[in-house]
Amino acid sequence: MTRILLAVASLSLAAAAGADELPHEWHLAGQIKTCADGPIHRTFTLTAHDQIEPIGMSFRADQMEFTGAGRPPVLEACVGDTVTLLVENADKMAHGIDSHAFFIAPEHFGPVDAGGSLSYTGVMTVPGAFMFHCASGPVTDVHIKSGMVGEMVVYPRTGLRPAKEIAIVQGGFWGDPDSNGLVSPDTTRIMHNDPWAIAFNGRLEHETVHVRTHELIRVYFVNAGPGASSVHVMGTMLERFYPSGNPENVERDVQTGLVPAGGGASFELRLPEPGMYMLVDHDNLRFVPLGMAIPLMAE
Ligand SMILES: [Cu+2]
Repeated sequence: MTRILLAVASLSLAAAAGADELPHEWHLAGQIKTCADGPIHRTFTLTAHDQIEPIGMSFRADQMEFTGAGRPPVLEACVGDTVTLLVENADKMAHGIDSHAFFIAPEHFGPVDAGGSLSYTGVMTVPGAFMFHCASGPVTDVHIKSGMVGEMVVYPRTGLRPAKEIAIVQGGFWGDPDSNGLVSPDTTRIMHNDPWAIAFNGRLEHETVHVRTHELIRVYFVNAGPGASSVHVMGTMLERFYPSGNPENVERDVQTGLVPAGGGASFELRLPEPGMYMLVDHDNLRFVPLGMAIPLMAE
């Protein structure tokens, strides 16, 4: 597959990383900044293409992607905003887009052939942490498992407490590394729902999230699958857990929050004393040696 670096016009992306360098991981604008003006019309331009990405631990992955950012894209909007999703297909095969944040007939999702583009527009009426993914008919599953996933955060316009905000997308890598450490999608593993690794944010190494002791942390979480994610933070509880990321749904003081495949959640927690705490999927601890843990550091 060819390596094509393409800018994404409406996303604020860090400069392209070096050959084996991972991009910065924590990059949300957040609710306060995103919802400061508006409601407004936001257009997110996504470019479908293939790319070989460093994923950490000296591995690289051959990915289908929506951006050149080296991570699942996170799109931020607010309730009441009008959102246009525009996919420009720079790949050699057909791709589309299905965002779970929309109420719209699925025929709008595509796919569109190589060289083409598609778009649709809707008003965001429900807050949440929504998955979006390629929609390419019978091969949709293969494209999702090849990396074509992202998160769309629709913030409530008011009512959130100030917090350190981060976004996490859980997904997998679906091939055994070759002798050069290159992971390519393997159709047998894909068909058997048997990932080589399950990973957060499309990478095996993570930047530490730094907070003050007792500072509120809010996580916007999407699980692309396979299987449900059992989100747990060692050493503390989830003070509030909002299934689908909608503040109307609230569980309090839970040890582990359940996020279905194709679903999302937001949740809030605090770190009780200085130290390093790890966010994990408690049902997939076998992948911790491959980096499946987000370090949260209280100082
Ligand atoms: Cu696709």
